[in-house]
Formats: sequence, structure tokens, C-alpha cells
Amino acid sequence: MEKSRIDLPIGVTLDRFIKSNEKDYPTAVGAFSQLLRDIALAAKVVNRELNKAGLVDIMGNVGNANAGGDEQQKLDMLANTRFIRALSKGGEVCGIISEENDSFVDLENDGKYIVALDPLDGSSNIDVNVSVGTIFSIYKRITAINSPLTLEDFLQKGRDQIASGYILYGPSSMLVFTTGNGVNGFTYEPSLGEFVLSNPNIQCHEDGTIYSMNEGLSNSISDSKVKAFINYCKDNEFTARYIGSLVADFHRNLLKGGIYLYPATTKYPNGKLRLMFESNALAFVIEQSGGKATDGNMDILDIQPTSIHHTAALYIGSKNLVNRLS
Ligand code: AHM
Ligand code: MG
Repeated sequence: MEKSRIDLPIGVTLDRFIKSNEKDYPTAVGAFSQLLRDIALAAKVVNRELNKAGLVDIMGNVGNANAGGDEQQKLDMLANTRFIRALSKGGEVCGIISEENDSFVDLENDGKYIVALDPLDGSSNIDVNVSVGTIFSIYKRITAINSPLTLEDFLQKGRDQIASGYILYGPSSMLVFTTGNGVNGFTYEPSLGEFVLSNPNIQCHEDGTIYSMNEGLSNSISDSKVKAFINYCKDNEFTARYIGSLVADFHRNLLKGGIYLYPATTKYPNGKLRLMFESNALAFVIEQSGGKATDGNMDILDIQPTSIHHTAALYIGSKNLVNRLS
């Protein structure tokens, strides 16, 4: 059944928005609202730290590699710590998985929710002062409350998400999320310290003329559908736009119409992007805005993850463009 939507004016605070929409939230309304507030709080803290990048010694890498083999940046670690701390203290979340951690964290409390996080996506862009983001997914725990968490609690399909979204740290910072009843965007107002509604009920155009991919990888892509699609884009004089920060590329295409592609490559035969930390959250947002996300064979949201760090090809954005690759 289509849920009713409460239309609130542009400029209302995130807090007021959450309160007004509580009837659409899952059971344990208060706890879920608090969880959204915890995410917003962590986002503000990370935003503050990012604004200091370059001013203090928090840029550069820490010399480790994460579970996916990427170098960890100092700010990756900082964002990871800030989000995990905010979610742990809030008490609504019982378990967390993060792109920066090898395995799940059991907070050993009676919280009802599981959170999957990419605390700082596109972090190779920080040292050059280019937009980065945080991506999050929220699920309900499966096992009984007060029992130890198991992998089953985490390896849920994207279709089981009860909320997801992202924070874009850009010229202004934005929080965009869905609870399964449309997509709303909030812009951070630093002088107030509040996210305010700026983009209500975001709809992704069915068509678009922007394609976003690392075309330097063309020779290591073997999927003929992808090769044909790149030619289609060129034949039709599409605009190529690639920041290399998934959140930023996704956000632009969400608002303007377009497609983001990360196919399988020689280096990443199963795709580079992580289902649980990146693709599922954005797939839920894009579906809720009228767009589409697939791995070329099936909807991203229907893929059964086999491990926390499961990767898959990702084609996401305007429906008619994504359909050309499915
Ligand atoms: P990260 O989570 O380690 O930052 O990696 C994900 C990023 C995406 O933000 C971006 O779209 C993609 O990796 C860029 O990859 P590439 O440099 O191979 O084009
Ligand atoms: Mg990432």
C-alpha cells in the first residue's frame, strides 16, 4: 500500500522532519528516529574534521591497508571512529559493519538495528580537496535480542534495508536518505549546526545524458554490453563526468539524470564496489527516487551477499540508461 507522505516546507530542520514522519518508520519509532539523529550528529562531526583537512596534520595515509586492499587515509579512520562512537553511544544499534573493519562489531546491547557503513568514501580525493562522502544502510537484526550477533544479522539483501542514505561533504554538505517512502535531501547550515530540508521528494529523471565511469579502464573491461554502451554514449554526445567519489558522482546523476558505471575489470573481476557498504544503500535511494540499480544481471537489492566485503558490478542511475545494460 502506498504510504501517505507528509509534505514539509523547504527549510524545516531534520529533527522536525523526522518527528513529522515518524508514522512511516518501522516499529520502535523512537529508537529509529534517534538512530537517524545519531547518524546526523556523526556527519556533523566528520564535516567539521574534513573542513580542517589541510589545516592540521590529519591528511595523508596511515600506512595500513583495509580489508579491500586500499590504503587507509587518516580521515578514513577518523570518520570510522566518529560514526562507530556515535552509533554505539546511541544504544539503538546492536551491530556495525564498516568498510574499514575486517569483521562485524557486536555492541552487546539490546539495540534492534544493524548498520553498514562506508565512513569515508572516495577518500583518495581528500588530499586534493575534492568532495567525499559517507554511505550508510540500516537493517533490523534477525537473531533474538540479547543473544550474540551472527553473520546472518549482517548478510541481508539490500531489499531488507529499512533506511539508507549518504552524506556528501562538498561545497555545502548534504544528507540524503530514504526510509522507503521517497528520498529527501537536507543541506547542512553551519551557522545553525542543523541539516535543513532543501531537496524534498527527489525524483531521478528516467533519462539522462551524463555517464560517469573510469574510462581509463576501458581496455580491461570485457563485457560487450558495457563496451556497446560506451559507444552509445559517444555516438549521442553524452557528457562524461567522473569525480572518482561515488557519492558525488551518484548525487549529481540523481539530481540531473545520468548513470554511474563500475563494471567488472581485469583487476576487479567481480567489480570494485562493495555491496554492503556502497551499492545497496545507493540502490535503495535510487529505486525510491524512480531510478534503477543493477549488476548487469539482476537488481542490486536482490543480490544475496556471501561475505561482508562482497563486491559486484554496479550500474546505477536513470532507469532508461541502466536498462540498456541489463
Ligand atoms: P573507496 O571506498 O576506497 O574510496 O573506493 C570507492 C571509490 C568510489 O568512491 C569511486 O567511485 C571509485 O572507488 C573510484 O575507483 P577508481 O579509482 O578505480 O575509478
Ligand atoms: Mg567506499
